[in-house]
Amino acid sequence: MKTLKLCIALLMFFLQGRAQNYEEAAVPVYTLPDAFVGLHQQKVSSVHDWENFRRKEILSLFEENVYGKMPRDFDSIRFALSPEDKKAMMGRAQLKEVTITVWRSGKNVKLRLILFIPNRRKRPAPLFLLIDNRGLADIDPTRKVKSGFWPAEMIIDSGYAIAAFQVNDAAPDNKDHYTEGVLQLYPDQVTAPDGMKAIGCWTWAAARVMDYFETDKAIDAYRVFVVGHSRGGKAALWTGATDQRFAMVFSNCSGNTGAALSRRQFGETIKAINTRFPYWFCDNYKKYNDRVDALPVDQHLLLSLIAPRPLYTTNATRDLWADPKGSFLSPTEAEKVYALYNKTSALENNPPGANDPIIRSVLGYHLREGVHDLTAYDWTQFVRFAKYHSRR
Ligand code: GTR
Repeated sequence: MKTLKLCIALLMFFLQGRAQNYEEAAVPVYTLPDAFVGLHQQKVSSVHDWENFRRKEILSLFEENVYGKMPRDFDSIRFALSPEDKKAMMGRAQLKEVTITVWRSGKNVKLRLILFIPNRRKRPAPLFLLIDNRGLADIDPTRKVKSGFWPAEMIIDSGYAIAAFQVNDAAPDNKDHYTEGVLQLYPDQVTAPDGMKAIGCWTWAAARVMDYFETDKAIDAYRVFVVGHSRGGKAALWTGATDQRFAMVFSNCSGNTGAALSRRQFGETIKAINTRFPYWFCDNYKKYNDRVDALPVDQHLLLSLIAPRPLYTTNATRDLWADPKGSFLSPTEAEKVYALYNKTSALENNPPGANDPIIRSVLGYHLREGVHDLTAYDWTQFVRFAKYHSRR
């Protein structure tokens, strides 16, 4: 029976060329691009070589081939605060709602930020920022709706500030409307083969939110942690890679073009993601739909760009589409870049069992029992990880 199932999976894999494979035995043999060997075979053996050469090279390879260019220029930025509620959450937190307006060449984009800061604090508060790829209800400022996707009360009670912005402000998550946000400021990017699309815009927005945090004295801007789930988790990783002001990165069930290794072609593939979501990544990425081996990067290198900052990734037992094994292998592959900085990771060769989080490690990880989601369980581990690494 097992052999029959495997044969059918292999047959589908080869006949359809769709590569939606769920059988470990059908994972092709692959060679990952080496973090320490440049495109022209230059070898890297020190932090200096990594930071001044290979890291930059990898970052531009991701821009050119995957996420698109990250524009850094704009004309002005303004932060407008609505009247604050100093006694939100029954007095436990202060609520700030900030409209961030960014101008470039006469066009502007508005990003709405929701922010709770714990009232019981002696110093500026460290903060978790969620890139919210779900509805506004999940980040309800009135707290009438309380969602495990953004358990604001629990985070406040743990001593952290918590914030969120909704991705649709930056780029509507829709193939016909994704240009109706940040891309209005950068019209050249829309037609460029390496122009950023929706996920690049969400990442750009996270950086503008960080610009705000740097002005807010109640926030410890040196301890701002970015969090994202699934497509938001892909954006969180890209944020950590492109903006080193973020002190930690939490990427939940991010799957393909997130933490999962693309060359494994397990679950969602580059072709599948580009077909269903042609407006997420740059057009050049589509060239690799049928030739993943030609891609000069794989996702372990994206994780490596976050070194030496602590990075936590997760999977769920029933989320095979996101390739739990491939998403565990990529942080283990990134370990050697962390090791350059003398940061040791406690990841083992094989993924841990369900609900057995690895916290005491610069590369943290857990496999949650259950389905594709971001839950209070996940956040509880994020807080443990943040606390552990803040003490160090
Ligand atoms: C899926 C997509 C994944 C993941 C997910 C999500 O449909 O194939 O890559 O991003 O959506 O965002 O929940």
